[in-house]
Amino acid sequence: MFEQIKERIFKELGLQERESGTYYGEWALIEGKDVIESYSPINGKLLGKVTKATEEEYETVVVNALAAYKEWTQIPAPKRGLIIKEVGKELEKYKEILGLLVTLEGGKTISEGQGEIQEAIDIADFAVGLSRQLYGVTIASEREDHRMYEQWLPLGVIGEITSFNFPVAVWSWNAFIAAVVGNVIIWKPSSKTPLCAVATSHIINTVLSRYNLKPIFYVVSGDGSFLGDKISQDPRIPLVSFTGSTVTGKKTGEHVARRFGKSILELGGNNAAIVSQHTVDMKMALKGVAFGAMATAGQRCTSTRRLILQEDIYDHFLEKLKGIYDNISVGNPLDPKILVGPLIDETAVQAYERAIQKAKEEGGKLISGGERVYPTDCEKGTYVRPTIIEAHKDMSIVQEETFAPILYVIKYKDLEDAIDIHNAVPQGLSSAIFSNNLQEVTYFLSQKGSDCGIANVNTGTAGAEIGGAFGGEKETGGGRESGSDAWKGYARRQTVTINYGNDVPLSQGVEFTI
Ligand code: UN1
Repeated sequence: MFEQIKERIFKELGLQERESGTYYGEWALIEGKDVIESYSPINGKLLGKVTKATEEEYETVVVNALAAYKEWTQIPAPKRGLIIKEVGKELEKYKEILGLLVTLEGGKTISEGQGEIQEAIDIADFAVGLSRQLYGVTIASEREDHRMYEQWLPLGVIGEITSFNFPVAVWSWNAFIAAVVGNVIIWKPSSKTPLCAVATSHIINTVLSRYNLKPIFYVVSGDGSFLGDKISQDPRIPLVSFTGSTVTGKKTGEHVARRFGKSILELGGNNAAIVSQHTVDMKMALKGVAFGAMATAGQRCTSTRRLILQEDIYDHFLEKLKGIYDNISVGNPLDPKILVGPLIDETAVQAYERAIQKAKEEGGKLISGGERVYPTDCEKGTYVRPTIIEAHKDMSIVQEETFAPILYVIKYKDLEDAIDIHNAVPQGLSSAIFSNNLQEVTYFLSQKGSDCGIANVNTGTAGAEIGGAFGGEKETGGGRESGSDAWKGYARRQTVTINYGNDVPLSQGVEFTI
């Protein structure tokens, strides 16, 4: 099954065993270059090799992107939107096959792989509408015959560093929005999913050439330590959007800040769901928690990592949840019945094992899972059983984001207690409460409640829609991407004052007579 699907993907997406990973208007030469090897987490097989950008190639990318910016930024925003509309249509044509590549290279289930491309198509639609709504406000001037307003102008060439877990969608959140605002994008994809980036770029670049436009979506592949540093330290790149770990994000943010660049950071999450005794429908809460904790094998920034459970329903709810975990299908994600696929690689399995070990040492009690599994048709894959651990809030491992399906369950008495536990971690991305009690829900949503960028009521922490601004507080980095007015992050605000009178009156009543 695997080989046939791989063959189909490579044929339909025009991929070769060895691909260029650098696009500077054309794909850089392959010969004599170092490569990233891309292995499928499904069975550990080599999928393909993608060349790394050299120093000179990086330079060509930036120079060409700067030239393209001059052209792109002069196109009226609604017309830029029409190009992104075509990009969205192109992605729609390739949705099934590109989604399958996400499954093969990233290990997502079929449904999630397809959802990933749908998310990119949705953001293209959103960006098209936005291209006619890049509004600024007008301001009443205190001076006679003066007019004031704000306008939002593009920044220039944007650097985008993405993670393996949403190898297409998160790139599109930034790239399509930045593009309608008038920017040009240089993408450094994760070295764990380089083929997804190459294939996506092949598809979308055909649109720009169809319109005889210079490319606006550039790609550089390679090690984060080299390319990530280059991008974050390059003064020609006024904004860097980074998705990934808090540790790397901190370094990136510092590099960018040192040169007064802007950054949009979407870093670690340590998301919790509170399940209250006032939850009327336990099945809803069970589904919300199970999906949040196990989808994408716990490798979403939004994955539910902590379940904060009220003491009156604790035993009953945990028993039901254990039942779901004990029976969940873990295995080859190419099988549409499978709900939990592999972790991305061996390092991720080690992190999973280490976290469980540490949790046990700190007094955690294993309720379900806790071990690596070797499904029959893919023994060399990196599969683990989703895991539940009874924990207490003071355990240090509970403070950490382990990118794996481990759910720590913590008991609470009253809501204040639950919120204390909820907010007592360094990260602040997504949060959820399951409750039908209005007072409780409103408290959770109040200033005293969840300290996260995203708050959900009776739905889980994972699976945000593109229409909302996505991002979080504290160590999550504070950035906002995707919907709402997150587009402003890709623009510079200019306050404009026009005097249409015959004098120069001064604000604040200041006199200056010459
Ligand atoms: C991420 O994990 O970086 O909300 C993004 C979600 C997805 C996006 C997650 N729509 O779970």
